[in-house]
Amino acid sequence: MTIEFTRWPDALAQRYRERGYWLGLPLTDILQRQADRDVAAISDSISTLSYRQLDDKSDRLAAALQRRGLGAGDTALVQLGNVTEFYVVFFALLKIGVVPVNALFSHQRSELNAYASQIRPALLIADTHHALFAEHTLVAAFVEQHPSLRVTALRNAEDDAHSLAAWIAEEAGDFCASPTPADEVAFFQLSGGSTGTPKLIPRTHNDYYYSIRRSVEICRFDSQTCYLCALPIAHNYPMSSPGALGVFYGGGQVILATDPSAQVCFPLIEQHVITVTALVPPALTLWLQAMKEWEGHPSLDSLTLLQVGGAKLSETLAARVPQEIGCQLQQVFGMAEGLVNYTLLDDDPQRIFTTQGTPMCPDDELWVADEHGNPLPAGETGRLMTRGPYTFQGYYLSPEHNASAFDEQGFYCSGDLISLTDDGYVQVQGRLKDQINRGGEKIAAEEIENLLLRHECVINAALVSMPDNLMGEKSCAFLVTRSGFKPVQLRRHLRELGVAEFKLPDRFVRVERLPLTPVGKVDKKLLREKLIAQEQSISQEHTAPQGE
Ligand code: AMP
Ligand code: DBH
Repeated sequence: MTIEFTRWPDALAQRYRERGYWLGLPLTDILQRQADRDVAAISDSISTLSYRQLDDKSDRLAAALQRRGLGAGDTALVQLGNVTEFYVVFFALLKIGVVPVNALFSHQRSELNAYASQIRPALLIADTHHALFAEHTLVAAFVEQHPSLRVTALRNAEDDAHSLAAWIAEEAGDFCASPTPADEVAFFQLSGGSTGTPKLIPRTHNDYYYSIRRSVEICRFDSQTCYLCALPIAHNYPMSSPGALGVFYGGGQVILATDPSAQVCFPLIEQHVITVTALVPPALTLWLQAMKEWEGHPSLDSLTLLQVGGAKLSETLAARVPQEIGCQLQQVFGMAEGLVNYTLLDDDPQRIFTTQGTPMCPDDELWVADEHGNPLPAGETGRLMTRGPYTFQGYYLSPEHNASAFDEQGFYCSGDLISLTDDGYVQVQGRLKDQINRGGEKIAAEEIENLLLRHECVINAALVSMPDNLMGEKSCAFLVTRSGFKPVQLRRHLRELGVAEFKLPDRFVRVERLPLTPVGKVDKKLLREKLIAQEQSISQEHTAPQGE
């Protein structure tokens, strides 16, 4: 039994095999290559696992899950934070052909329900340190809501019957790995989304493994690499660009941080002699600020490479990396759907500061389309269109959305507005998709609008981005309401619906009606301009006394 998904056309698949991108190997091979090494593979604040231990523990858990009736054809909903068990679980599931969705730890009931109702998981793996699973009754309620769930394992469980730790300690017996075939779905990646329901991205062993190997090559990860994983562990960027899986492939070490703050990361960098890490732009801003304000802060001298991606990095901020941190910068423009662009380690600094990199694979087909779908020349801004050996061909169970997200040739339209330089480097210019990029965390406007509309006093809602110095963008909800309202009520309403905290609007504005475009759609461009104009008049008011 395999998972349904949109496959690459035969001619492309054949090309990708012939050119050595698709090797026919499962992702478990990444661990297999290192499995007999007794050097550290991954550490969190509690424990360190060697490669041998990571392999052994994932074998034991795989066997334990198999004994409980799980195997090929089953799916799993997993929610773990930045802890070593994340990769024990990930490899265990791959070893028995169970296909997981790894929800972010910041996700709440609304997101988990959306994922579970799409994949109908047989297995739930969660952490009692998450509010949703903190008590027995809460776990039971979740399980009851999703009748497909047959087995539950909890990190920090009170009883052995559901204890992830206890299952990882069980004997593996004569367990033998049986992953799904390499051209089938290995796991689902999460999309930042632009529609009402969070979307899932089927990733095959073949395509994901290629993306990891090529990333390792470009970023020159090897057994000496000590990588700090400061971003959410389940995110595509710290998983695969080259991320933790890239480190495992190269035989280096991953150190997990609980969050990307300077307070947490700086001491870890000094203590573990970290060589490389990946950040989003707001975290970089906070690091630079901390370096100035934190007298005698731990040394960052061991860092040789700092990756920044997930949201647009300004040239000014980019140039501060080598100057103030003293290490090399790499811009990363990627997406869980596939395509990843890197600036190259040998690129000249100006190129690294001013572009978002170049597609990592020679067979990434990337072009820029105008609004009619015609190709634009270098230098002109339009829609990013791409196809390639590790870019998916369709969201899971989303025929309608896929019909508009792909053209007839199977090129994916990411919704980003970009231009290309003469030699094929990408410059991100903006976005068409109805999404807010809050410092790398993506918010689908429609998802939040639908939830706002479920409040009795909300008649109409539009969520738009507003510029923010630190986060790049924050979110503002324009609302038509029956009566006056307090933002606190609407925040409570959204929390009650169980939506991740980062998706709560940063600001609420009541309006008489929402402006419409000539075709009758909500004119979000006008709303954004309104916010910027308001912001300017407020900042003029604030600066007026000094100006005189
Ligand atoms: P997701 O679909 O959640 O994986 O998010 C991918 C999206 O993040 C891309 O389509 C871009 O909109 C945005 N993104 C990622 N990296 C960058 C970057 N370096 N600069 C600008 N936008 C980025
Ligand atoms: O934002 C992203 O999704 C992202 C950024 C950098 C990504 O998926 C990646 C690298 O692989």
